[in-house]
Amino acid sequence: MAWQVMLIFGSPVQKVHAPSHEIVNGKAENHAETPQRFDSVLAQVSSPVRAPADHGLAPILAVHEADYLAFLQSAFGEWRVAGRDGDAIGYAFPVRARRRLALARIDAKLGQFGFDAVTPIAAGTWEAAYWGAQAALGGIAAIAAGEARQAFALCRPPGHHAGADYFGGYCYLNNAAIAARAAIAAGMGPVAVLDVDYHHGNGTQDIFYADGSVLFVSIHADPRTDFPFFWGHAQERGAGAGEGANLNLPLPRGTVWRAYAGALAKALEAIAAFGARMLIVSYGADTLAGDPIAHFALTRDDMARMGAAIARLGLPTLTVLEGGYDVPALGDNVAAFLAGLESA
Ligand code: OKP
Ligand code: ZN
Repeated sequence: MAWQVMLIFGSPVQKVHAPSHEIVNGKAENHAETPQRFDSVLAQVSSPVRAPADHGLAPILAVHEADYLAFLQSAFGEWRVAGRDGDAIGYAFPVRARRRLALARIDAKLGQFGFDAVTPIAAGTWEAAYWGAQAALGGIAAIAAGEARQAFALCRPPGHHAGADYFGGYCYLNNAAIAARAAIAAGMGPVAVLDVDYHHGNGTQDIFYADGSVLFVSIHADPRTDFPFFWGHAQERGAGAGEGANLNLPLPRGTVWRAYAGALAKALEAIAAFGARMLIVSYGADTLAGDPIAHFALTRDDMARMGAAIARLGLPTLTVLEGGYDVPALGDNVAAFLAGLESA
C-alpha cells in the first residue's frame, strides 16, 4: 500500500463568523452555514489539525480587488456606526451598469459588492474568511515544500461563490482560487480546480474564465433549478485565453451515484487532457441525500468512491471545504472523502 501523508489545516478563528439569519422563501431563517460545521469536521478527521502560518494579504490580492478587501474589513463597523443591529445585509443590487461608485451609505456598498440576500457580513466575518484562506495557503505551502502530497483545508466560511470583487452564496474569499494562484506562483502549475459541491462555483469560474492557466471543472445541480441560477450552464466554456478551459457538468435534482460517476469520469478525463500537474478540489458534502438545502442523493460510501476516483489521477491535491449542511453528518462525509483520496 502506498502511504500518503494528508496534512490538515484550519484555524479556530474561523468560528467567529456566525451570521444569524438568511432570507429563505421571503422570510428570515436561521443561517445554514454555522460554526458547528467546523466542529463536526474537526471531530471526525483522523490527523491533528494544524493552525496555518500567516501568509499575509499578498496571495489574497492575487485574486481579489483591493477595494473589495477594504470593504470586507470595514463593512460590519460601518453597519454599526450607521446605528444598525444584527448582521449587515444588502437589499439593492445593481443589475445594470455595475461599476465602482464612490458610495457613502453602507447599504449601497453592500449592494455594490454582494449578489444575494443570503450572505450577511457579521462581526468576525473578515477574520474568519481571512484565516480560512490562510488554511488553504498552508496546504499549498506544505505540498510545495514536499511535506505532504495531499492536504485538506477546513475552510469555512466556504469560498467558491466569491469573485474577484464580490461576495455571495455564503462566500467572501475564494479559497480555491487563492490556492490555485499560489500554486502557480510556486511553480506547481498547470493547475486544475475540480468543484464537486452541489452548487456551481460561479466565483471560481469567473476568476479564471479568461485565464488559460487554470482549468475549472464543476459538477453541480442544474442552475435552471438551483442556486446560483445565472452561472453554471453547460454552454459556459471560457473566453479569450481561457476558451475551452471551463467545463460545466450540470446534473438534475435527485442524481444518484451512477449518473454522478459518469459526470466525474468526464471531469477527470478533461483534467488529464489539460495536463494538470496540481489539483485543487472544492469539496462540498451537500451532494449527500437529505442535505437540508440541496437535492442530490449520494451516500457516505459514494463520498469515498468519489475520493478514490479523483486520487487515480495521481496528482498532488489540495482539498478545500465548501458546503455541506447536514451538520452531524458533515465530518463523517469529509472523512470518507479524504480516506478515498488517500486510498489510491
Ligand atoms: C453555498 B455553497 C436554501 C437556499 C440556499 C444559497 C446556497 C448557498 C450554497 N433554501 N441558497 O455552495 O454550499
Ligand atoms: Zn453548496
